[in-house]
Amino acid sequence: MLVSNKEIQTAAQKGKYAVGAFNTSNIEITQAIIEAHEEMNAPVIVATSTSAIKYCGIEVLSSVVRTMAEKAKIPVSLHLDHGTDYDLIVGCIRNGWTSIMIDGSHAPFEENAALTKEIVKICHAVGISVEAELGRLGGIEDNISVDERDARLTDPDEAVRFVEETNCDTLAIAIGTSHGAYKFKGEAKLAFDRLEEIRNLVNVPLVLHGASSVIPEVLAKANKYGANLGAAKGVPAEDIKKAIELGITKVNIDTDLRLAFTAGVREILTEKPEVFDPRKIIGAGRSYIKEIVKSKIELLGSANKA
Ligand code: PGH
Ligand code: CA
Ligand code: ZN
Repeated sequence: MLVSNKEIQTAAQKGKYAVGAFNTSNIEITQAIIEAHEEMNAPVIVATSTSAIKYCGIEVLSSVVRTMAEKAKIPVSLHLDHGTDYDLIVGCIRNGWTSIMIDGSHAPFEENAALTKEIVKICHAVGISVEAELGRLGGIEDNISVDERDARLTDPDEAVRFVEETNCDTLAIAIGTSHGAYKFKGEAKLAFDRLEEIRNLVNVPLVLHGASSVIPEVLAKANKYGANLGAAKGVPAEDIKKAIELGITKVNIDTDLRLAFTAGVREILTEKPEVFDPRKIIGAGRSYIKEIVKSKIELLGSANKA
């Protein structure tokens, strides 16, 4: 059944677990995500980026996810990830998305708050929940000092003011993660003290972006079959667990599914060179994604919470 992020995350906050927001951009990834959650009786957030929507077409992606979600017995949210474009947000509202993220995090506080407030007003009028973002995630290109890094993390007092001013339903915060497969040059280091402070001051459910672990076995499998992903590094599973203990209720995962797909497809192409049926090739990627999604459900504690 289709529900909003607010519904899913409010239950997660009460139950002290987290729900995965897994990015999709095609039929097979969506099947892997939803089937894994059905089999483990877990609620799920299916996330779609702007580029995924452009890749599929908004109506097509909407029908794929909504058809599978409506058939499923578990709660499924169809969520716009990192929305920045007004027209696309309206398009998502018209095409049945149940949750919108407005990402004004690169703008100054007041600008971010004003934009978020406006999107919240529109979405609430039609029963859609809104995730906002305050603070900035790092990027692979960043070579910044400790002071600069600190300044990018979400400020706890600003978070309080931001939620009050915007009336957003959930809040994405920056505590040292980044998007992609190359998150840390040395050891992974998350600002758990920051998370704790924010959690103590803010009531709305909190979101962790850039939360892929770059699972060592998946990486090894991809590299074994010819990938070149040498220095890839993610957020260790124990750090995700700790972030959930400290109050994170939505954990965003895209990179780990991309890596699993790559490893699965590379394996079959190498091991079975006689195969040329796209269903067998893409299907191998789908199976491996499903296995990885199941391991995430275990990690997040969302099994049997549907
Ligand atoms: C994410 C995904 N999507 O919004 O935050 O992050 O690159 O770590 O999967 P990863
Ligand atoms: Ca952002
Ligand atoms: Zn993100």
